[in-house]
Amino acid sequence: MDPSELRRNVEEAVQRIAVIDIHTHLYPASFGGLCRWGIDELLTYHYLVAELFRSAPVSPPQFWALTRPQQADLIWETLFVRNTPLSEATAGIVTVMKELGLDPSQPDLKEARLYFASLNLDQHIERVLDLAKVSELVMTNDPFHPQERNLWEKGTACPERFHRALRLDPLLNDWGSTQALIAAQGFETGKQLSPQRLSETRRFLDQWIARLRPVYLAASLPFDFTYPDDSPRSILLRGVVFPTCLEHGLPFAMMIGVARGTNPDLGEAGDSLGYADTASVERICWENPGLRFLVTMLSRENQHALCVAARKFSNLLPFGCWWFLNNPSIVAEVTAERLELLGASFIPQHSDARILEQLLYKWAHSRRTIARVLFDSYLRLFEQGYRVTRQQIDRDVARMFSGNFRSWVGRPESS
Ligand code: HDL
Ligand code: ZN
Repeated sequence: MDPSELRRNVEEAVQRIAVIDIHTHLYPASFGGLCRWGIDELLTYHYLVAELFRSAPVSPPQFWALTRPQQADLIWETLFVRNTPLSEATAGIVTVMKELGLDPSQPDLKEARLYFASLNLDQHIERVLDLAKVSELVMTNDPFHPQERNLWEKGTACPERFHRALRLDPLLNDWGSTQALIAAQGFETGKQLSPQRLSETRRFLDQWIARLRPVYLAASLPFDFTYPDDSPRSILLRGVVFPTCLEHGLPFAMMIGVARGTNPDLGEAGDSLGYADTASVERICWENPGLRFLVTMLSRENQHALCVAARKFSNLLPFGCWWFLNNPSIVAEVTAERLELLGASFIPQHSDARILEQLLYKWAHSRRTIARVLFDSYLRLFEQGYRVTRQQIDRDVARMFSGNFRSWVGRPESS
């Protein structure tokens, strides 16, 4: 195999491999309005909303007063007609439209809307998952979200390939108001945490674990997260979340670095990021050797320290290029340093998709970048006379795109 054959083999292996998308905000069709899809949802994705305000003389209140189709028309006109879709989020829409056979240079959304209106949603979901080669995905399931809670409590069907993740942000980041929600459901909780209230909160989680059968528990944690400290969060982590994960044999996913509501006028688009404390992650891994942790951090400046932490703690599995990191230039940088520091013992990417068809661009763009960086790693071996085989390449790629996750959540190949 010469270098050009090597490159072709790596690209082929990465393009072909089915991926388990370990963090998304997607839902199956049975979840009704929570399943977001189609051109108007794609164009009003909060990444594009944020970009709109930089290129159009419209204020947030004026924008929020528009209907969703009007918002989508304005975004299309501003970011795709009056400007070139150069950003990752706008280029992603171009990729989605190409994958679906739509013309991204149309002056309006007439053609696209007619296309999406013609679709059968169940078939469309299957087609998008197949095109993106997403064999399974993990949802983000919030037991404190009234609409979602209602759907689970009435036993809404959920296809097995839509794995569940029990998301605990309100519990860990806003105990004051969340404990009242839990108490209203008949659990003995309260602002002041006592051993009895901790076990009642565990009983609440046990009930949701039985209902959802999640593959992991998860929380996004702010950039100024520290552990341990004297906040309710540390008490709940140590007294509820970690023992619950241990008892149920579930990993805990920590997504660290967000600055929620930096610009509240922008709604979902108003969150920013901050440099976080990786020493807290190391303390958690050290304190809980029997637990497995999935960790992703939002600041580019945290990535190297996260790799080093993973070298110190084999119960720490770094994953994905999250949110503001999911841009080809940063995916390349982060993937290269992970390969150099961790070999194939990490999960290179997740989509974080909120709108179904985003899978098409998020995975197409990531596969292209990951293949390029992975090739460089194999080329370095080639130049030392090491002849890597196609079997080795397939093995390494399968480990990163699904194997590492399966072993973390204890789901053998067949499940
Ligand atoms: O907290 C999260 O899971 C983040 O992914 C947020 O949902 C964020 O708004 C997002 O969609 N990032 O891509
Ligand atoms: Zn997310």
